Amino acid sequence: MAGDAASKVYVAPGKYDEFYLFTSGGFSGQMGVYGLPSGRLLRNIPIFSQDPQSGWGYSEESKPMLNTSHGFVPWDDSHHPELSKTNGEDDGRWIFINGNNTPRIARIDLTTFKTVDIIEIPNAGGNHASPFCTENTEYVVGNSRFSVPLDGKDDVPISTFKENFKGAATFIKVDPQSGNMSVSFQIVVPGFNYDLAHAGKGVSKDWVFFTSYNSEQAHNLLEVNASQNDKDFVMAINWKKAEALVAQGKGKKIPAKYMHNTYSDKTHSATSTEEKEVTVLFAEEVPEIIYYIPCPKSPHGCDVSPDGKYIVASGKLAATIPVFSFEKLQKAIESKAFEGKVGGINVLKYDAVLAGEVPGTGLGPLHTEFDDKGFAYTSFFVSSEIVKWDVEKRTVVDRAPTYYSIGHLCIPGGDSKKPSGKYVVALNKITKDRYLPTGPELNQSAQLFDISGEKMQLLLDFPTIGEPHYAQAIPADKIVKNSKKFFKIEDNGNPFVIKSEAEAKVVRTGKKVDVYMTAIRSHLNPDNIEGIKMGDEVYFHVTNLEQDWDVPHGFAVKGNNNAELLIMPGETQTLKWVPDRAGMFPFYCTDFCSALHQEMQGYARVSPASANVPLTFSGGATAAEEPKK
Ligand code: K7E
Ligand code: CUA
Repeated sequence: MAGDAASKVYVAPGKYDEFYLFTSGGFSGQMGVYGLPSGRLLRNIPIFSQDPQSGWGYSEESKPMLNTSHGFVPWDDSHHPELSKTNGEDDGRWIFINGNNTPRIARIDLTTFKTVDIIEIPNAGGNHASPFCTENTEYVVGNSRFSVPLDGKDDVPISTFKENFKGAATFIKVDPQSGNMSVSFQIVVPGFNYDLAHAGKGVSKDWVFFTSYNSEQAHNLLEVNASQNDKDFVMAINWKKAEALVAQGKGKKIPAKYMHNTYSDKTHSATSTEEKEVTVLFAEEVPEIIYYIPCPKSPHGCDVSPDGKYIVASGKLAATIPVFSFEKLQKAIESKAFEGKVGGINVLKYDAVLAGEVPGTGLGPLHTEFDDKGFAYTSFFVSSEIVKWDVEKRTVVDRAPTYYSIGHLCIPGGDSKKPSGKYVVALNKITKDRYLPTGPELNQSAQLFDISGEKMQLLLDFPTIGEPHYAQAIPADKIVKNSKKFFKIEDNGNPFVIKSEAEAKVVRTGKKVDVYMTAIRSHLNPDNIEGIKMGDEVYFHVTNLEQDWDVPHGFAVKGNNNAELLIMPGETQTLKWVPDRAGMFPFYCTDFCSALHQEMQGYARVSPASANVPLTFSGGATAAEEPKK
């Protein structure tokens, strides 16, 4: 460690960081947001998993976001944050992330840091090669790490793997204005394990590249059985041509069942829609748009240089890094330099596409990012280091150890056309002795290196939430200027909103009791409710009337089999409560909002079903609406 490291990461109190860093939460299903260079944790964005802190997945409004064709799935495994791009540069509008387990892609709006769109992917298993986007975010992609038979045709013997199991290269269209996602088409490809992907850019912008392993098509003991072949494949797909084929009607519509969930900033509610069919192309029927490039031993990462000229795939069991040339790929396709066909797909000759191998790197290459000076940085899991190499010359120029066992790495803009040359962040799998021990489990860890000079310089360690697989970082000014401070109450279109305290009410409809409640410093209105009975379902619709930055109110009820609500200024959120006994139930604001926060509380009285306590609210003086017949 150099002596000036501390000053390089020091962001004085009250000052902003230069970059936002978005890390995947891995098995937390969420996304972490950190400042760089300080490593300060700014936020944890709830996405695929329920979050008791914010009520995400607990409030009635947000529950539909976690709907899938399997029902409510309140957890996932998120790996790859991907910033939306314009002209190949990160534009700061949205960030996407994949759900690996129950195949999904989410879109987060970076004006609110809220998940606003989650789409399920049909015909897929383990959506790992995802959600990398094309140069202008025309599409984000997905593909099966665990190939499976097509939906509805999947009750087959596992031993029929080679015949029945397929990958599904999925192209999710992103509306350029709203960002709304839709499954545009899928290409059914041989049943390998599609691991990672990146779209081309510049010269290669019409293409998407996917790494695959298990070209052996083993279905058990993959550790051994999927490492037999000397080479697996990088799959190159011309998405422009695929799109054109689909537009010409070459696709086939097949039945499918998948959910598309969107969240509205106007109603502050999610809507879940079931989709019933998907358009597919079969790889063997469109050999002119899809090719296999042989790649040494079980490749993992799949990365494209900023100019789009080179595709770097990292064979995790190989000792060299193969660098493929896009120009040679085009020539090889033109001259039909094929060595055979696999699953109806032409396999190009390795040497015909290879620009060169980078020798003397390390052990277990995983992922590569790029800087602005023509260098690539590859992570090596086994030898636990970052190796810096010259993209054109393909020679190693520097190496730095990581503590320990690095997975992905991140350079701000490092997968875009315009990387920053300032920092690289190592995302490490094993933390061991780096921090005070916290029992058997230690948080995963990131390490920040200065890469502005010739030699990488370690600056900082900081722990991360969940397991950060990939991360992306962006200059802060691209996001700060659009960051929303509160929701305008006059725009609130939630069906249960009330816009003034005078409108507060409690309404009984049969066994359903709707409480229209407001929260503003420092009281909840109504704060006394009587006449709730056993067997009732109570819905607290709480509107936060504040119109000021950073004044959320919380809401919780004793004994509720649920979480709290955390309601942003101008928002309405709903908490469901089914009382389990007659008695007195305090409720209160959970977020310390003012000097009289502790006074922000109330009581709900629950009586036996047979009682004839009238429904009243507030000080008990106001009669509630009569039951609707
Ligand atoms: Cu290498 Cu899921 Cu991208 Cu982990 S993945 S490291
Ligand atoms: Cu509102 Cu505390």
